Amino acid sequence: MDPSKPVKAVKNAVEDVVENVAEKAAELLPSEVPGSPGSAAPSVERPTTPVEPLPPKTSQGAPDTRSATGAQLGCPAHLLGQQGEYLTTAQGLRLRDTDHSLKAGDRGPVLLQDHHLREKITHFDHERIPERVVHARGAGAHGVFEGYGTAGELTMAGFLAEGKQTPVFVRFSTVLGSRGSADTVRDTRGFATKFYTDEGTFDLVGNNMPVFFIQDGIKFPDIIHAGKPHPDTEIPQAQSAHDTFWDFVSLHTEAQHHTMWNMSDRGIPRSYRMMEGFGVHTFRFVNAAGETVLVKFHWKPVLGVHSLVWEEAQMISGMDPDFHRRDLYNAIESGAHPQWELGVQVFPDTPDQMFEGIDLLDPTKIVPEEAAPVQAIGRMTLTHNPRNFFAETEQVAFHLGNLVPGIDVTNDPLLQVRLFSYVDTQLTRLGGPNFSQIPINRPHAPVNDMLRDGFHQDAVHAGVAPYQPNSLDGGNPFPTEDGSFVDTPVVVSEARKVRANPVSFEDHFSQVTLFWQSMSAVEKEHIIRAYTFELGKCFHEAIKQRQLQCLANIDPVLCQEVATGLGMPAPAPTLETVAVEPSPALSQVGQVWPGDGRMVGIVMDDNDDVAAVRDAIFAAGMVPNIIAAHGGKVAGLPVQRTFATARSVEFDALLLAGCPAPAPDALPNRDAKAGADAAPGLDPRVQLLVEECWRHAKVIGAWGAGQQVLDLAGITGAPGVVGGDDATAVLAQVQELMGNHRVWERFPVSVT
Ligand code: HDE
Repeated sequence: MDPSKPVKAVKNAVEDVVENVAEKAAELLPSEVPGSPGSAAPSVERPTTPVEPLPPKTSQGAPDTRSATGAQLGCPAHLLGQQGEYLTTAQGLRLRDTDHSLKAGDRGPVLLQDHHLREKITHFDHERIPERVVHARGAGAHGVFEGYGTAGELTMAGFLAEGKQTPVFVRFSTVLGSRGSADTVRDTRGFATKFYTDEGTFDLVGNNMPVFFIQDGIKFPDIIHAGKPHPDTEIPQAQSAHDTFWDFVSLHTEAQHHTMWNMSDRGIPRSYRMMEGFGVHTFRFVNAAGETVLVKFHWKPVLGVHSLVWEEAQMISGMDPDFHRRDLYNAIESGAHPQWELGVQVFPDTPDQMFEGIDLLDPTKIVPEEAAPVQAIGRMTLTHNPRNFFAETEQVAFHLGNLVPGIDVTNDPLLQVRLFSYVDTQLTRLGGPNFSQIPINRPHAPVNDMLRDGFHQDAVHAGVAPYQPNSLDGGNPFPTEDGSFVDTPVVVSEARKVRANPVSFEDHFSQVTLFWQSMSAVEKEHIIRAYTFELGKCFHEAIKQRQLQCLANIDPVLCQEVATGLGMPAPAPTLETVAVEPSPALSQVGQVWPGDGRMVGIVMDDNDDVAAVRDAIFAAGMVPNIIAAHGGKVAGLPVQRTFATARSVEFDALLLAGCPAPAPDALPNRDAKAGADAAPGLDPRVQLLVEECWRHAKVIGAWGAGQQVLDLAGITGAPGVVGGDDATAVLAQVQELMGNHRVWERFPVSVT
């Protein structure tokens, strides 16, 4: 392609190619099941005809094509990465060979003058940038936010106006693990959203838990050093089940509330799509008349809040460490676009910033939804996957100080320190002060700043007077009151400089008790199990004893159960137990939710006909995965998993269309899973699938010969097990049961 052609012509030409290749891709791609690596199927032979770079998959998006100053460039986003049919250097010089370095003779030494080799290797040497010090492991997606207009009286923020659509990029993350760590570890999840609004970029940088470990940002390095691997061994990776974590949280008891959230099912989400999000701090809304209210932000997932069970989470960490990343990617690709409603709890902006005795500046406290209901103000839909992980998910830079008119900060001492940290960290992570010019970080509002030069400056600034006031550039840029951000003139009372917390920050236990008492029985069982597991992995008795003392101050039953598991005496409480009103909204059990993007495994024999069931699963917005004895096709359908590659943890529900006899590769010396003690006539891997789904409280359905598997496993007629002759009727019942997420009634509970 001729780079001298005007942009429009280039754009048209590329679009033609894109259309052709897209048509070809549609012909070639085999099935609707997500997971194809590219937009077209590869040929067996090495391609020889030059083509333009293939278009991205239709489920992938990209940062808008903006200049460093926010202007729309009007060319297709993929042109920002590569264009043309031929391989070139970074300077656009065509290359004839990239497989051999330039040598003095074919057996001679490599020559220093090989500029292509040196460019290629130098760039490679610097492909890795420092990972985030926290939240290093993450996954992102593009989407759109639509305001409901319901916040109009409270805030002048334009993106919340009725029907207003604003592009967003979201990054979900774990906190402790490094960039290559597993997704399903027990941890807090980050939930950071960048709104590219017309009035400047607004970042809502929250978590999937509404409270934090510490009340003052100065303690952040302490909690993170305690949670990260031990400094001498760099063990353990991405886990809190170790001495330094429990040493800190048992000594610094304001961490106890967040710690219990981590020990609850919230610490092991089923999917990013099924997590709540919280702004944690209290923010301030300002309306056009300058009136203010205090608010707490909530993201409510349309699919409900769901979690893994602990054994499942551990198995997934080995089997598919990318479980959450893959789940998000595949859901978007298969059209199950994740959605959240954004809501706010609203409080009067009183001078004491308290609400019903709860200090709104204390980030270790929630305000129960029963006391201040969450009012919906908009909806976010994630519609596209990133095209390039590094360019988008890795390089995105959030900052709590990215605010828009109508949204302001408060004096929460955790929030205040964050205002400093986020810009500072990008300087080394993204290599200088110009990180807002990286495509994913570019605002969609016009930029006219006076920031100049620095590493990786992408803007080509004109003018001679990047200072204010000036007359040489005609006075531009002009400060204005029109549509600009106004810091709320909050009264700062005359006070002494102190290193201290308000007294109201001293209650570290009452809300932990509130959380515990708000849990259903099954959730309490899981919390007991989690504390017992984590403390059981600590080396020092003194640390376990200290944490048991904290549990004694939270709830005697919890303390006793964990102490029994640890083989230690349960201490008596040292604090008076406070009477609390449970908050049912904190529990995730007991409601019915849609099943969009859920994975359904279908075990089939060579002759089973599951085409209609598979179609019905697609039609229900879920993803069917055929599991058969061998790869390729069975009964005309593509097989996604074989008995050797399948593991129950990949599926939300299991369907049995047949009762497959042991396959030829069901050999314990080849596949350890085949060592399972199987019923005669049944492939042992299928038996294991059923057993695991059973003990992870998943719904199991069977028809035809599949019902024999239920008999062999001894679970026919048990809770959450559906048998019948009509496959579609079985599926309908399975789907209904999946609305509850798990079949907890399968396992009676021991605590109430
Ligand atoms: Fe962060 N946090 N944080 N944090 N945080 C970072 O910024 C920090 C806190 C949160 O996907 C870092 O760009 C301090 C609370 C998310 O890119 C860093 C304090 C909450 C993400 C940083 C906190 C969060 C971060 C690391 C105590 C929930 C990932 C890389 C004052 C409300 C954003 C980076 C992404 C990332 C500092 C506390 C959420 C070092 C000093 C509370 C979701 O700047």
